[in-house]
Amino acid sequence: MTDPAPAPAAAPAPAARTLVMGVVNVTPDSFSDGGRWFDADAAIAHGVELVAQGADLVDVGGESTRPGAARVEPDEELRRVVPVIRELVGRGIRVSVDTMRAATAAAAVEAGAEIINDVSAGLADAAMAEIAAASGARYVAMHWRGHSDRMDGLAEYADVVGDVRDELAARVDALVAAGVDAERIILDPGLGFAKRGEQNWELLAGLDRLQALGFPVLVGASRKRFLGAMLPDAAPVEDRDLPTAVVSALSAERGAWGVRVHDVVATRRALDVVAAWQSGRRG
Ligand code: PMM
Repeated sequence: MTDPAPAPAAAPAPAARTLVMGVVNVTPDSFSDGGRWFDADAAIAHGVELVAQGADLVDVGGESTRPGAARVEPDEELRRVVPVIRELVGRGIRVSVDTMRAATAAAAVEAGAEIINDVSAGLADAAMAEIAAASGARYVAMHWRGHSDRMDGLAEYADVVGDVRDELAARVDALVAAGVDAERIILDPGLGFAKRGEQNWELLAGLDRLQALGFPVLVGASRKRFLGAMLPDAAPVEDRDLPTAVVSALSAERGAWGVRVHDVVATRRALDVVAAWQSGRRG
C-alpha cells in the first residue's frame, strides 16, 4: 500500500465580504451629488435603487460635510432623515445614519437605523457616546479634527497614518469608557477631512496600520477631491466614480469591512472582481 497523499494545506479562511454602503444625502448642498435627493420621496427612491444595484446598506445623512459647509439646524436635520430612514427600514433595507448629533442618532435608531455613522467620532457632541452606548447600534468612529468650515486648516501631521491611528485609538478609549461596546465600533480614517491630497493616499497605503488596532475599517473615498485631482480640470464629479471603484477594490483586497460610495454599480462590480479573484486563490 502506498503512503497516503499528504493532506492539502488548509485553505485560507475566506475573507469576510466587504460591505457596500450606498450614500443617500438628504441635503441641498452635498458636493458630490449636488442635492439631487433632497426631497424625502426622491431620497427613499434613491435608497431603494442603490440596494437594487447591490448596496448592502444605505447611509442616510441630512447635513453636508463638504469642505466649507455650514451647520444645519438640529430640527432640520431630524426632519430630513427620520422619515427617510423609517420608510427604508420598513422596506427591509439596512440603514446607517450619518450624523454628528446625539439627538439625531437617537431618533434615527428609534426609526430603525442599525449603525450610527458619526464623522466626528463623538467629538462634535458630548452626548453622543452615551446615546451610542444606550442605543445598542453599531458605531462608526471617523477621524475628525474640526467642523468642515475650518478643517482644511487642521491638516498638520507628523506622520499622518500614525497620528490618525493614535487619535482614533484615543476616541475608542473615550467611547468605551462612556459605555460603548468595543465590539460595535468601526473605525474610519476620514479621507478628505482635515487631510490634504497626498495624505489621503498615505492613509490608504497605510490601511493595515489602522486595521492593526483590531477594529473593522470603513473607507469613504467616494468622489472626493483627492480623486478629482487626478482628472482633467473641470471633469464632472461622476468621472470620479471609476477611481472610487478602484479604491473600493484595493480596500476590499486589504480586508476593509466596508466602503461608503455614491455610485454603487461600479463599486459592486469592482468588489465582485475582488471576490472572484480571492475565490481563485482558494480554488
Ligand atoms: N464622508 C462624507 C460623509 N460621511 N462618513 C464616513 N464614515 N466616512 C466618510 O469618509 C464620509 C462620511 C463626505 O460627504 P459626502 O457624503 O458628501 O460624500
